[in-house]
Amino acid sequence: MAEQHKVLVLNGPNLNMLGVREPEIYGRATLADIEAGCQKRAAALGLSVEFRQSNNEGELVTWIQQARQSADGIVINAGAFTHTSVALLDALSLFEKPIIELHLSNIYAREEFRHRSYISPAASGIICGFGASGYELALDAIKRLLAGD
Ligand code: CA2
Repeated sequence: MAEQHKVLVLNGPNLNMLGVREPEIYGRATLADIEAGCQKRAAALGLSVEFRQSNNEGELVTWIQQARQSADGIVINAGAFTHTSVALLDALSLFEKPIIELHLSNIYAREEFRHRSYISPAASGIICGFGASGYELALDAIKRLLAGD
């Protein structure tokens, strides 16, 4: 049997607070609920998922660097670092496999400072505005990209 592709799902600052505040923007699902949804979708797609969150930019950079050896794709909700981080862009640019940039909210329907993503140039594609189900859509997209669709 062929080995399962591994997908690293990364979450940036404050996403550990999901479900606690601002449900009108980010929904009621907690990050644990989202991880459970990802594991379920990954199993259906024949993928394995490593799901992580950090409030620390350097830690996210280190995980992306390590993924060059250990993962076949990355899904990243970089949170507010999306709008500030050249370091994340540089790390993601070194990852030569599929990357999906993900946001729960439609960042283009919000404040102007959220319209600029520093990491988009490194992404294979972007999913935003679908709430927690965006994570499952992102896994579908990674599966298709890995299959060469
Ligand atoms: O829509 C998204 O997924 C964002 O990446 C979320 C970030 C925001 O800075 C981006 O512009 C868009 C913020 C995550 C903060 O999460 C919270 C969770 C609960 C309560 C407050 C914030």
